[in-house]
Amino acid sequence: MLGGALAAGASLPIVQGLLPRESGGLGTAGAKAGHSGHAGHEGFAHAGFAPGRSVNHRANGFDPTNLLRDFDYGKTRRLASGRVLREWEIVAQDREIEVAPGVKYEAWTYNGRVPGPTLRAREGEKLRLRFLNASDHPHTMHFHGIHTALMDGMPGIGENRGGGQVGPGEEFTYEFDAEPFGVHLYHCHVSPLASHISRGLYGAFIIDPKKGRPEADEMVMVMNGFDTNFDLSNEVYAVNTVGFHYVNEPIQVSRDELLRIYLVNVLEYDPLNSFHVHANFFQYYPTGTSLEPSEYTDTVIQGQGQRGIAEMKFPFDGDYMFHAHVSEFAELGWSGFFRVGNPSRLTAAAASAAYCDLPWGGAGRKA
Ligand SMILES: [Cu+2]
Repeated sequence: MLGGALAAGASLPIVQGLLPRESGGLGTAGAKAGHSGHAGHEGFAHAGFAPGRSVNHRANGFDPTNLLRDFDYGKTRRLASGRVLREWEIVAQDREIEVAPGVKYEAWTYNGRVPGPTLRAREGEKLRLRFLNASDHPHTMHFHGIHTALMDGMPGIGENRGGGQVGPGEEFTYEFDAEPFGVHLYHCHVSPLASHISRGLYGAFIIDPKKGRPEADEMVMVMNGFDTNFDLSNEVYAVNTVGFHYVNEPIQVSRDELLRIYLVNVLEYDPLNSFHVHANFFQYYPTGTSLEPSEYTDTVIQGQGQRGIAEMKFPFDGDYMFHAHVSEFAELGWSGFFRVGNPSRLTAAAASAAYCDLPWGGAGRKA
């Protein structure tokens, strides 16, 4: 289905010039579509999650280590009224990405990456997003927040005014105020919804409170998954797309420094996801809409579209695992490590332990 559709998308001169430099343009994705050979569980026995193996970040065009702390503040200018206008340009494009070593996936992306850029604004600003559809499929940008119906990215609402569903080669500019403060998300809202979202059309959307939050090492974790054989269930689970990435490359943090994680769950096909950190506890702010935490815990559950802020400090150097407390997800990619300070060489052993018991008999399987 996708191959034929991709082959058709040649005539988008307006948006072609706006594609991110590393994207390879529309032609690259189309050329690969003919021999995609989506891997199922069988495929992983060969291609799988062997310790130390990595995906090709350069070919992907993004590296999950960099995505963590990559906040897109757009461009700002002050309006005559004194308000700040914050503007972005977002391009939807089809693009093959590698979601686990050797496992390719025909993703649909915002700005060539999955998740899309983490859009960040301040409460009360006026936001303007020019959305250009360079994909071969109709899409929208549906933001969680408070805005008018026309700006809601819903097919069927506002097509006669350029809104609603945005077809290939078309564009629409969304405009709304940044409210309420918190950690939110945006995603495509075209049917079939699960497939448009699970293909990769989502991202985090952070609105900082007017007075800001205390200084911290901030990062974004978008919990996602990939249905690589299109059977309406996921074969790969991850944070920020690449299964086991943060096992291979632990997240470096500093001892005693406040760590603030903007945690968003966009997972399709499974009703619940979770985040658990080892050897530590965190303050949790559901949806980030209050400055007071509601829970002190080491595990949170999020349904799809739920999100929140987790704040913690690590008092001891070492490598500390974090993972979905749904064990199946953890063993299919949704695992990682925080590396605090300069720990001794615990990691190699811990990392290979994390790979154990892969259900399809991958590397490190216990008898
Ligand atoms: Cu879509």
